[in-house]
Amino acid sequence: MATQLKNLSDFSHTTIPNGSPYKIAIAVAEWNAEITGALYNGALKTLTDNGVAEENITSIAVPGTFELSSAADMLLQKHKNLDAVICLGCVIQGETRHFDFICDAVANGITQVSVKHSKPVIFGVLTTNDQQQAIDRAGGKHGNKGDEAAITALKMAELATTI
Ligand code: DLZ
Repeated sequence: MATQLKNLSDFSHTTIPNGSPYKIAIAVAEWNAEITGALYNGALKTLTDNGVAEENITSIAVPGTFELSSAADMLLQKHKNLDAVICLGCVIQGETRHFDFICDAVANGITQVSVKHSKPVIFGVLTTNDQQQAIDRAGGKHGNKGDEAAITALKMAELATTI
């Protein structure tokens, strides 16, 4: 049962687990669809490139980022064999406090759903000051956070089977 970790600096480029054993769901928000669509395409490609079979990926759309945590809960309730849920959304700062409420709610909600089901629920939500920051993180100069969310899902799915 005893395990030791190597020096933390060794973990920066750990290998991506083979996804072939895993069943993954993706919930994607329709708000800011040009951004969330790019996150979704990145996540889907990363999963399939790393061995997850297309028939083992379930994708659903929800109206907005606020709805992601309840959608993740519904998915895990209905599909007991899921290994992880990836939540993808994009909240862009506006003139009102809506941004703060949605970001707080989805971060807390995803955490609660993950702990409730003891399953990885991945926070693939961009929370940006403006549209350009979102574009930069959805396949632009800062990469695609959908890809990163998919890699995190695979790492956590593997962890759940080995812990
Ligand atoms: C209402 C709203 C606003 C103002 N902004 C966003 C946003 O930037 N990104 C997003 O995903 N959703 C937004 N929404 C919709 C909320 O997430 C939610 O769908 C509604 O408040 C209904 O619960």
